[in-house]
Amino acid sequence: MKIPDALTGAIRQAQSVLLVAHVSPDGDALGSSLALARALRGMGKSVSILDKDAVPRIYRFLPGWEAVSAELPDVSGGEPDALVLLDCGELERTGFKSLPGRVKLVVDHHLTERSYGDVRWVLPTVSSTGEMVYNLIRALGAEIDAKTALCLYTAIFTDTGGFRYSSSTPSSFRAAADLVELGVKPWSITENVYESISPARMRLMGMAINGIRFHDDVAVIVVTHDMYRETGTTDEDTENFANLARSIQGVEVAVFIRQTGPESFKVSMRSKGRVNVAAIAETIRGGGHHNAAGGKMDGTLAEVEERIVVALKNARRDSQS
Ligand SMILES: [Mn+2]
Repeated sequence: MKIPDALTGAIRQAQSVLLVAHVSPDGDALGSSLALARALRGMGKSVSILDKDAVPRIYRFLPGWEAVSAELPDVSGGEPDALVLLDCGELERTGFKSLPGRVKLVVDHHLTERSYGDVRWVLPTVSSTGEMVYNLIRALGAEIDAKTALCLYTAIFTDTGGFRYSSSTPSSFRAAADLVELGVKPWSITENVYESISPARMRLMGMAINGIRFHDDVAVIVVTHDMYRETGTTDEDTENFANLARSIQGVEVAVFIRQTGPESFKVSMRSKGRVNVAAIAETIRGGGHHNAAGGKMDGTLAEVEERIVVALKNARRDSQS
């Protein structure tokens, strides 16, 4: 993996570093941030980790998660020497209007056409930011202890859906193998991530599955505020609902619509690979990858569902002609 010298150089020179990942942090965002923070602290640097949203319960097994702050650090004594955006490539995805840092660095695997940052290391074909951070830490010559390894493994593991997606490349498996050699216990991470469903979340899942609607080979799964109330759950309990709908035989694209306000919704799309959902996300204030993308839409639930299903049909008709 070719790492820009400007990136390793800027990190080596920085004494204080601010790490920031995207809103609604996932296993990759958190695992990458926590791992890089540990490695940089091991090099004697002072590191802060910032995320606009709280760490979801299922990731509270990651060592050091308590240190993830939602508040901008006090910069009255001066800006941090370096800002590193992780698992996102633009300011907007962090949820902050501006971020301090004498030099601004981006480490990401999402395809975006933004130009934020002084040095951008963006590799859209790599499985995860965790895999990139693993290689970055090695290039820096920093130590990877068992806790850092656990964070990196979780990042790669979650972003590859447990090493099932096509993004699981030989280099992802090599990184994972190295991390297991460094002390990671795969089952313990599997158990934390995939086998710790709360009874309330399981009930929400049942309700959502019951309500799945099919439009040819598109499956739509919905979660509303009423459903949260009835089951005692929150939006935190909806992780992977889109994948749930995609796993149905004959479904090409799953659309997960979750309510965020009276007439506003978050839309996540998951494709089995033949439909590029990133192209559709562009039209709804969003972004993502070929197989996984999302955005935001306003209107009633019926309107939102209708619009996204039509957009999917049109996009496929256009790509076939
Ligand atoms: Mn990621």
